[in-house]
Amino acid sequence: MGQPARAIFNLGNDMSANEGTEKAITVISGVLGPDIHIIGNTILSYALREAGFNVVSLGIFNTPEDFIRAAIETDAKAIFVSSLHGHGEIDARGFRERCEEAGLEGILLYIGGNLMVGKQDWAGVEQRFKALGFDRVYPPKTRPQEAIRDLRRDLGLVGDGDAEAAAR
Ligand code: B12
Repeated sequence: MGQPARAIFNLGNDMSANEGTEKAITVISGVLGPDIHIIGNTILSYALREAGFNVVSLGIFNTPEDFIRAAIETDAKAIFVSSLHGHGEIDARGFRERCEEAGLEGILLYIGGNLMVGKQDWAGVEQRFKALGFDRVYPPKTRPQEAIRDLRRDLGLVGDGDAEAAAR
């Protein structure tokens, strides 16, 4: 590739300056359900790695159990779920409960992509996925930096002001 992927995908500033603390932290990333859309999740995984996290990418066609198994095996602190095909609400049902049953009580669950079919009121969509137990729910076209900033905050790696600065 002629130019850095960071420039092509508009990943923003190089956040690897913060590498060190994050390196020890594993996050699981993948596409949930019978959903073939991998491009956004690939970019997300790349951005997380660039930010210094240890990323286990599961690819497409994952069940909640696939994410949970990987999280247990790697002692992951967060699961990043992509869902693009529009049926995320069905695929994600019971995800949080299965995490808890498997002993992953405190794990951070983030979901994003294109969560519902067509255009729907975002506040309503967010509320429905929060009710399913997701800590953070992202609308279509969210830039990875936004979620990385939230992750650093949620993990207590930085204060609010530091997280804003690191994501810029
Ligand atoms: C490319 C594409 C395809 C390709 C997929 C190639 C591949 N292997 O990835 C092909 C042609 C195969 C395809 C097939 C289908 N597609 Co399609 N596809 C698209 C399209 C045009 C672009 C998706 C894409 O790659 N975008 C580029 C990436 C970079 O953006 P992104 O995925 O949104 O991800 C970014 C953010 O959302 C974010 N993000 C993603 N995940 C997460 C997760 C977290 C936690 C966070 C924080 C952020 C985050 O990070 C990324 C970088 O910024 C979209 C329309 C669109 N413009 O979005 C339709 C679209 C997703 N497809 C759609 C449909 C319906 C289908 C099919 C069902 C069509 C059919 N009838 O066969 C099939 C799917 C079959 C299946 N089993 O999944 C619909 C989904 C319906 C909905 N949600 O409303 C869309 C929205 C088109 C539409 N307007 O109707 N598709």
